[in-house]
Amino acid sequence: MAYTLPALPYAYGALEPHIDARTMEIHHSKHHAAYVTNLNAALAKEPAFAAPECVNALIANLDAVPASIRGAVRNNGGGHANHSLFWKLLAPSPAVSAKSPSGALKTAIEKHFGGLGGLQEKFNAAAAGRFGSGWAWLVAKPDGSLAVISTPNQDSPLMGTAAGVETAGAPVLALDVWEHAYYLKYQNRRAEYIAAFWNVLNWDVAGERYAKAAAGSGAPAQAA
Ligand code: MN3
Repeated sequence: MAYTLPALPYAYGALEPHIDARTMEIHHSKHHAAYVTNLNAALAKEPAFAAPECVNALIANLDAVPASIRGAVRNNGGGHANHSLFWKLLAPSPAVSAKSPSGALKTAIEKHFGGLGGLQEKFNAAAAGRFGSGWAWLVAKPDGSLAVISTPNQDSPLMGTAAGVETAGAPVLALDVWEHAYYLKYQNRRAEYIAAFWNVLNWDVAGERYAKAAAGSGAPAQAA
């Protein structure tokens, strides 16, 4: 089987002025496309390995991947999975989705961070503090609780603690802090890009992701 580059769910310029069209075009059509190409090339070297159809299932079980290609699958499968999620978590500006969390996600954010401001403070610090390339995440842990973490390279919370990821769980929010995600517009000013992210975050998608993760954990999926 071969993985394919998903279409962006909006135009390259749809996130302007927060994320510029040229950055989105290169990020999607070159960077994300290269992860897909390189993932397929790695898998082609081990034809006896039956990769799952879903890339999330692939990276969630790296131990099953032949050792000869495991590093390439981790990097490029992670890149494919992370970007596929990232595009869905962004919303055209002015936002077509809710501008703040609601429902069970809102309740959980209040419980774990004291509110949206507390979450943003932790998330921004994780995104700013990631040295070099990586991602910031809001993760729903298996018990339904929330945590903010960052990962290096293209590692994902889906890879799990067995793969050395700090906190395993389902990604609820994701922010790419590789320079390719912001350098054309923001150059060295990563903090400005992080601040701009909150203007184009799709809270509806984030809420659906949390509700699904919480339902799977047995934690209440609806706000009281
Ligand atoms: Mn990227």
